[in-house]
Amino acid sequence: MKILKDTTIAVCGLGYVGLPVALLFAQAGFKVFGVNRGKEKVAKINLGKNPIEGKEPGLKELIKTVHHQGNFEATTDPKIYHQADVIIVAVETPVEEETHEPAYVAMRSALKDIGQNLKKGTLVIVESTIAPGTMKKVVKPILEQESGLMVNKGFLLANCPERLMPGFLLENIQNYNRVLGGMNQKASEIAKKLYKYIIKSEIEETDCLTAEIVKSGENTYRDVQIAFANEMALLCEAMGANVWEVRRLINNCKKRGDTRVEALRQMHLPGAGVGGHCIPKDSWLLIYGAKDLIEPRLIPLSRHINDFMPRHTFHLLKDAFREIGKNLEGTKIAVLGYAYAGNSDDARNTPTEPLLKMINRTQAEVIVHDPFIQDYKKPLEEVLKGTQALILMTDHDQYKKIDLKKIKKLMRAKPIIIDGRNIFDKEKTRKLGFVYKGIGNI
Ligand code: SAJ
Repeated sequence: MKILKDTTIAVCGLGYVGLPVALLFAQAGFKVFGVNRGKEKVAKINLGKNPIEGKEPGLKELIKTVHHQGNFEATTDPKIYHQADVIIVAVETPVEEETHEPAYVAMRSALKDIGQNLKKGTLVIVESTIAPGTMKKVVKPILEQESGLMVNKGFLLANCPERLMPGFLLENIQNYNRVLGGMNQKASEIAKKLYKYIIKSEIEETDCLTAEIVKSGENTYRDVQIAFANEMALLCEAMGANVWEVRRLINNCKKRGDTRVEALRQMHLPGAGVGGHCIPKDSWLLIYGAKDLIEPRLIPLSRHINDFMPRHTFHLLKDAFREIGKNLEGTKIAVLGYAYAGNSDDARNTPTEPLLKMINRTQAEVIVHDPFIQDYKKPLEEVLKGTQALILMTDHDQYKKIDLKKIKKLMRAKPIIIDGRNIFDKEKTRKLGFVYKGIGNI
């Protein structure tokens, strides 16, 4: 199959990954179908409306442009796959809560739909983050079994992991280098030709296993880095130091005049927890690829340190209440930020959820605020009124503009601030009469 503009593309899954990808290929001139389970979302997209809230520069406009072009259609009908020359799979790949094993329900269902409607010669590309070995042990067998076609003969297969983050979806797709793992050379060549229509940066060809390890590994690297920062925060609290000053000085370890390299050290940000659609799960996907082969220690331990941070935030809250000689029961506590990252509406695996569970066990009244999430959009002043404590969980820009003098009047005497993202200045806050405890700076 030559990759020309008359190539029809189907994108399976119209979420944070699939929708921008589909729109960019449509903008490039391809006929594109987007297949998604939810009828409501499909209808909204077909009206040219953006289903993703939160700040996504350019997405709203791109949906409108493509809607007017008329070469993109969303549907719930998997039969459309039979019209596609290329099928891109962008469905979620969470891990089981207890076992941390991949929960491929959405992936298996998508592959079954695709296999049952697969046209001979189609190129299937998996963009979802998957455990190493999944292309060979899950994707290939399901597609072969459901279609009756053999990979490399009846259809082509590749893995091109997404490198996206909410808030920068369109920018990242076009400008981040991509790793492309082809099940054979022909799949790589065709996939590379296709992606060059929407990716301006490098596309590095490799094999499927390497591509799977790179993607889950790069996010594991970040998770381990964050765990180091979090453990440094706990150490600084214990020793009475300010981890933010420590981090600043570590990261400023530069040689005079040496502009060649980035700073020698890049200590990440300590915080109230690690959420999101990829970082909390990709370490487990990576480890799963080597299941029964090796028992990694650093990576699971990093996951446990990061998952401990919401509990540590709760401990700081209890310490603050002890300081003012009050119990949590019967008091009102405001939690600022439900999304897992600043200026996003994405709440997947949010660290705020475990924190709320712990507070709810104390019979304190808790009220959540988040400017990007429908259920929590109440005016901030209303949320803070009569509260004894506020816990800052997400670094939304709005919270950086909070007038502490003003909110002090809204809160009860001896108001408490637990700063999960180093938004406030400890000294200034304390001078205003708040009891302040920040992660790594108490
Ligand atoms: N977090 C910290 N400390 C840090 C960085 C993040 O506690 O130093 C927390 C955040 O608050 C959030 C979670 O970790 O709860 C994840 O944040 P993130 O910045 O890693 O954002 P994600 O989940 O969108 O991660 C994506 C990933 N990109 C891809 O998978 C392509 C990740 O590899 C990127 O490094 C990251 O975006 C990014 O650079 O923003």
